[in-house]
Amino acid sequence: SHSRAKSVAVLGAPFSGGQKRRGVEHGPKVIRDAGLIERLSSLDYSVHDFGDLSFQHFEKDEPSLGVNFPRTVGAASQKLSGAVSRAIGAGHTLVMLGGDHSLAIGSVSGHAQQCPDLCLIWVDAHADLNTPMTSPSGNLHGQPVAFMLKELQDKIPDVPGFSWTKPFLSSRDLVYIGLRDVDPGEHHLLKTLGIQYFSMRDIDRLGIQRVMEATLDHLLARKQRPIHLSFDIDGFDPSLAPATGTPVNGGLTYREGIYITEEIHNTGLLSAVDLVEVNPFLGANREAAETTASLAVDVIASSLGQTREGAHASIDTMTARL
Ligand code: 6HN
Ligand code: MN
Ligand code: MN
Ligand code: MN
Repeated sequence: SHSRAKSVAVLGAPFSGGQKRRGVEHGPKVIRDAGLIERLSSLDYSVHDFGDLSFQHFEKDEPSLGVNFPRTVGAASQKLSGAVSRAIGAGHTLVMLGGDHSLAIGSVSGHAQQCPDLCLIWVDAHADLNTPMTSPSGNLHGQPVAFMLKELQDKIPDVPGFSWTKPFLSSRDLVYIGLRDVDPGEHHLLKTLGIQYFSMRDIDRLGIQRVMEATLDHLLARKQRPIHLSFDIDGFDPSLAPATGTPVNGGLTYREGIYITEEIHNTGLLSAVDLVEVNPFLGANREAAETTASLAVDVIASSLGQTREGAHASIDTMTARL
C-alpha cells in the first residue's frame, strides 16, 4: 500500500475592508471557479476545502489614528488567525484565498502560532510596510507587514481591533520579491531595518534564478524552517493580472512568477500560501477577471508541486494501480 500524499486545506477569506475598492471579497469565488480544487486534487493531494469564513460587520467603524475600518480589519484578521492556526495544527498545508492583503496579519500570525520559527516570502509590487503614521492612504492592506515585525513594536499605536495580536516576526526572516511601488516611509524602514528585498530592478539585474538562490539562502542557510508565501497577484505585470486594485506597470512575467513558486516548492518547506488581491470587478471585462483568477490557480498549483516539465508516478504507485 502506498501512503497518500500530503493534505491541503483551502480557506476562503472574502474580505475587502483593508482597502476601498469593492469586489476583492469575491476573490475566493473566482479562484475556485477557475478550477483550483480540481487542480490540487490532480496533484495527488487530499484537498480539504474549509469553505469561506464569514466576517463580522461593524455598523460604525470610524477611522482611528488615520487607519480606515480598523475594527472590521482587526476582527477579520483575528478570526482568520484562529482558523489558520487550527488548519496548520491539524497537519494541513494551508492555502488562504483573499480578499485584500490586510488578511496576511491573520494568516501569518495564525501560522506563526503553530510554527514560531517560520520565515516569510512576500511577492508584491508593494512592500505593505507602512505604519499607521507613514501610510499615505490609511488603508490596512498597505500595512500588514508593519504589524508583524518585532522591530516596529514601538512604532505601531494601539489601533482599535488589534489588541489581540502582537509582533512575532524578525525583519531578517522576511524577503520581498517584485517591489516597484514603495512609499518613502516604507523605503526608510526597508533600509534602516536592513530587510532583504529584490525589486523589479534587482530582477532585471540578477535574473530570477539568482534572486531565488539568494532569497532561499538568506532564509534557510542557517536552518531549515517552514515557509509562508504571501503572494499578491499585483506582483505580476498588469498585462497578466489586470483584475486587481493597485496595479503597477513593469511587473513579474509569467515565467518569473512561476519560477519563484517552483523554487519554493522544491525546498519541501512550504507550509502556507496566501493568494490575495484578485478583484473580479476590476480589469476591462469579464475575460480580464478570468485571466487573473486562472493565473492565481497557476501560482497556487505551482507552489504545491505542479511542474512545467511534467511528472510521472513512482514505479510502486504505477504497479499498485495495475
Ligand atoms: N497591496 N503603498 C500603498 C498604500 O496605500 O499603503 C499601496 C498599498 C497596496 C497594498 O497591494 O496589498
Ligand atoms: Mn500589492
Ligand atoms: Mn504609491
Ligand atoms: Mn500586497
